[in-house]
Amino acid sequence: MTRLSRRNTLKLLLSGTTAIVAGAALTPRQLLADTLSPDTNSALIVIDVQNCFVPGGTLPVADGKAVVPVINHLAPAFDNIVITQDWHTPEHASFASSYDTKKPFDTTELDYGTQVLWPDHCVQGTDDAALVDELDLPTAELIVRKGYHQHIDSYSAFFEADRKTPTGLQGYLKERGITSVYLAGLATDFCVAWTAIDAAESGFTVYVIEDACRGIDLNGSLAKAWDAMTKAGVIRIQSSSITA
Ligand code: VGL
Ligand code: ZN
Repeated sequence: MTRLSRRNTLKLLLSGTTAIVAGAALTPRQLLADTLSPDTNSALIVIDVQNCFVPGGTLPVADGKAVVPVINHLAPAFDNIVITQDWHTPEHASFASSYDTKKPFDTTELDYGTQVLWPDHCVQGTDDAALVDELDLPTAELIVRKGYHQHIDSYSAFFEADRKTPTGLQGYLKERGITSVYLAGLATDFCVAWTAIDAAESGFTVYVIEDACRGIDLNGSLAKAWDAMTKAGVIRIQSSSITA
């Protein structure tokens, strides 16, 4: 077990939160115990709740809009809220349309490895890239945009797909004294998962609020993502575990 996941386990045992840590389910007594109260060192990170990722958008996630009321309801429990936006250039390297012989959901090899090719989505400044209207987060303090380098995708809100280029979010959170992050949004198996794993590797305690997320599930990607998140020490919770 890593130092991080041991720390998370301890935290869980103390808080009694419903969760699975490193694949081990907690005992019924732990499952029945109380709830999590985010403190001033906690931030809610709302990932990519944009028109493109909900039905009617260019890369719709099934039932994607269902995350909006859950997130709106959670928001008052947090002193710190960060929002992310997928924010691509036209003809971005992650778009199938940028290649003569590719169609959406094919893959290609880029400098940094295998890249899934998506329908054109979240192009900078378009209505498709705007936050979903019903998202009601007036207290959010920062909006981080990502995926704006023409030749590099960025699922993670911390590091781009080359795994080297930082977005600046880690520095922002650490400078603000944030130690725990709670993740919600779209899509569970891409931007949420990559953000969660990078956050864990960057030393944050990471909770993914499962019912405040929806996945794309491309060739089993949702189960694989939960597996990878669990291995990284990410704590899987439900929104009902969070109180103000
Ligand atoms: C996302 C695919 C492509 C996401 C972004 O927000 O999960 N997925 N770009
Ligand atoms: Zn994208």
